[in-house]
Amino acid sequence: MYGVAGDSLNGITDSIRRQDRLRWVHMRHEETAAFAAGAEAHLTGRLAVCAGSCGPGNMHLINGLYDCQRSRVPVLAIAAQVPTIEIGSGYFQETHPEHLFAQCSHYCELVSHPEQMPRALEIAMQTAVSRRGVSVIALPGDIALLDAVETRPRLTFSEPKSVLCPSEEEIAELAKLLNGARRVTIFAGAGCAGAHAELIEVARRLNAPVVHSLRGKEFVEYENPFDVGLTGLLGFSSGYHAIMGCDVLLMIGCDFPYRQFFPAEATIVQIDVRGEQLGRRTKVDLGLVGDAQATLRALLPKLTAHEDDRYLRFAREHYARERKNLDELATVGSGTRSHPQYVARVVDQLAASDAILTCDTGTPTIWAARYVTMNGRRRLLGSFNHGSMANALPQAIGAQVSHPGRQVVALCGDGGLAMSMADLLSLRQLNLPVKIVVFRNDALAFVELEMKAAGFLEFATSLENPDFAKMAEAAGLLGLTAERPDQVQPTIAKAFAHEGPALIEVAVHRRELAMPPTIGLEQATGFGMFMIKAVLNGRGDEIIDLAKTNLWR
Ligand SMILES: Cc1cc2nc3c(=O)[nH]c(=O)nc-3n(C[C@H](O)[C@H](O)[C@H](O)COP(=O)(O)OP(=O)(O)OC[C@H]3O[C@@H](n4cnc5c(N)ncnc54)[C@H](O)[C@@H]3O)c2cc1C
Ligand SMILES: Cc1ncc(C[n+]2csc(CCOP(=O)(O)OP(=O)(O)O)c2C)c(N)n1
Repeated sequence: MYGVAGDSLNGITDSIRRQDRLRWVHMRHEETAAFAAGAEAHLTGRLAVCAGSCGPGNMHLINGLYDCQRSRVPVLAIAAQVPTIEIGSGYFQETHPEHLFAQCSHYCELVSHPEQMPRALEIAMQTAVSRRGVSVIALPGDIALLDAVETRPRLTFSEPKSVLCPSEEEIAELAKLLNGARRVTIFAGAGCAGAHAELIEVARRLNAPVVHSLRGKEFVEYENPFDVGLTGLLGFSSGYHAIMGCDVLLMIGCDFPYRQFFPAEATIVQIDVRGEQLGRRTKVDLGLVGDAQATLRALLPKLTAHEDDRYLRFAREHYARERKNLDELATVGSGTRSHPQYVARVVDQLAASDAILTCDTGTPTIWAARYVTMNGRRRLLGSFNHGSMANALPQAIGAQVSHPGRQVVALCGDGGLAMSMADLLSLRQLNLPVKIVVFRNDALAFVELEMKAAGFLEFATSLENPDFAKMAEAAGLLGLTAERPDQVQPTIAKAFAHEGPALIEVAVHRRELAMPPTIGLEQATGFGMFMIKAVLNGRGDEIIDLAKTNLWR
């Protein structure tokens, strides 16, 4: 149970102290606790727990719990409440967790009597596991101190094993549609976890390029001869064009949120285990409710092999060119700062084959998406659906606590790390050998990119950074700095070889353009406006800087 202690949690923490089946993981911020529990749940597929004391203590959980709920990972939160007799009086620290957490949970109830407890808690746990998301138990401190009425749980929380498959008629309709199609592209998301073999076989039969979403990356990209990369703003143009140019788009377990990246003309099929997901992002011509693996298994015997592989070859060649272009940006370079692509590439090369990597929202997400390779054993976590900053360190903590033997690497922004920095202290206190790589670009660089693309002049994005390595040292970590490109490889290698927690601060270019696969008119205008405004404002030096790091390399 990840959390921060407090008066109203004394009943819980004292019970944990007196037994050895539950472990209390002492964090420095409740938001970190919620993100850490979410990471554990993501990696294990099992329920993880976090707790916060009454009022501000549990309010701090909210952002992390939102992330868990949106990522569909099973997490139980214990939100302590003020004493029962004070509820409704505007008492010190009083809030109403039942209201506050309603939006980021499937189940959220106040327990006000010991006899209510076993059942309410079990329903909460069962709901989190079955619906995959957050449940919250609001528990007044005085109730937590009372004796339990029952000592044994009535339920065991086994993972639901039932398999959902579309009807035979639906499978036949899908097969007919695919068998008659010329250019099929598969768009595979996180729902394809566990369906890798079937996915590859369907792609083989259809000669279909496979594009993946960012959350699908860890399950789809590896050992995939049909891979043509990611689409979206961080994507590859090959992924973008494979989707835009197909006749039939087969979406499997994919809830990619950006509508402008879907084709207008193609026939679209969507397979999702949740009916309410169908048609959420784009029009759908055939929607099937089913588990990815079961549906593809049922489909396979009905598929006729496509002879024509021209579309696939074209997409794969495009992908190879695109990959080469991106790889060319990941060079060591010269001068005082490194290309962040290169830093990510070095991490990719040096990280263990079963490393768990986390990336902050911001440009670290871009570098992870493009330069960190998946292999079926590595894992990649981010705040991909909720999009919160400062997620990488908290998620790395949950990953390391739940997987003590695995290498855990957090790719952090300087803004992101500064936001979650309190829990650097937890690495030492909990003895977690997490490795933190800080992309120090002295800016909220992702926001600068967004500002440029939208035609705004950069404002409110500069960061006056501390010496992160020294701060890490002060917190009891190994702290290292790579100011120059030639220091990146040896410094990261040294940190990875270190037994305990380590932080590597890498000075990277601030204006490293992460170009979208295609520039829409809106964005092109945005970039143009930025140039004009910058010149008018006498900031020509910035444009030259921009050009230097990106155009003339
Ligand atoms: C800064 C930033 C930039 C980003 N840019 C991009 C980008 O350019 N490109 C990109 O792809 N993403 C990007 N993302 C991530 C993006 O916001 C989404 O998180 C991601 O695209 C969602 O991937 P997904 O649809 O696979 O996962 P989810 O949103 O989790 O959807 C998975 C779907 O699978 C279904 N499912 C689950 N289990 C099964 C099963 N067994 N069988 C069938 N269906 C199942 C679920 O019901 C759900 O509908 C970015 C995120 C950040 C933070
Ligand atoms: C909690 C939160 N606050 C603000 C944002 C908006 N936002 C998205 S990315 C980003 C910048 C991240 O900066 P940093 O961690 O330094 O990474 P960089 O993009 O500079 O590499 C901001 C402010 C957000 N997503 N989440």
